[in-house]
Amino acid sequence: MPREPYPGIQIIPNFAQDVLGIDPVTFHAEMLADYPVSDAEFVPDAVQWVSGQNKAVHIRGAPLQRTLLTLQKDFDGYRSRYRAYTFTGWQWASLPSTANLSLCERMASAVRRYDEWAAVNDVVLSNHYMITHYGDGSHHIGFHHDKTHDMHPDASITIVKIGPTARKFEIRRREEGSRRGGGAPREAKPFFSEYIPPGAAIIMSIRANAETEHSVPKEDGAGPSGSIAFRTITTEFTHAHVLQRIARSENARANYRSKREAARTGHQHTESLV
Ligand SMILES: O=C(O)CCC(=O)C(=O)O
Repeated sequence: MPREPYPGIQIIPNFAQDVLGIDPVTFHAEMLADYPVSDAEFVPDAVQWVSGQNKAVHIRGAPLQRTLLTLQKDFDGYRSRYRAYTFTGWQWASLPSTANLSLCERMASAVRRYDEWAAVNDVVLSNHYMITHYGDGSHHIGFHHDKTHDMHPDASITIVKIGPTARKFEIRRREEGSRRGGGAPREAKPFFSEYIPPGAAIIMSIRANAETEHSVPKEDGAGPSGSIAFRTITTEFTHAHVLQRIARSENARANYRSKREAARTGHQHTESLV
């Protein structure tokens, strides 16, 4: 039975099996077996996992504690445009890991089933898919709300749990202005904290997502697990623009490093004169 722990947030059991037509454990295992994990350069136009060690997905200089695979629906006639979900800490350099959905038939077939369900249930069709792999209990995602400036305002965010292990999913209220960035106060207690079995979906309206924060906390000894996030992204960039922005950020980083090095050398020079 679907449950609604917060207005606009629904938990639907067996969504993967009943709606997407996939076995959530097999799907996770086959996705891991079929596609390479990139720690550095991306292969253009190829389906690939990006490990948290890859600098392109580092968050404020630190490795990401999960592995990601991103797919998007193609643009009619614009094969080289990217849909961009620019969450906090997101970097331009991560975009070229995005592959077209048509390159991954297993996922494309699940999306066709998702779209049929969406059409009947008055849900805006999805066009962007982020598959997350949590290798063990150290992999996690801290409390956050999805950044909606890139999303269709009437869309839902659907997270479908996959993999052999149920991980805890927590949701807490977000109170505007209670700390820098407007997130929930540190002492806020989750009003929802449950192990979500493989195959279940958590479906959030844009409004409910904005009013709350969700997380998959760290957990000692947890086995592998994962999720598929279905989103509807309206922000798009041409391939050429993305390459330009990557080059610009690399230049800025190199300039910063050389200024810092100059300041450090200057400082040592002064000291050695004293
Ligand atoms: O894997 C999950 O259950 C949550 C994923 C998530 O919160 C996200 O991708 O923003």
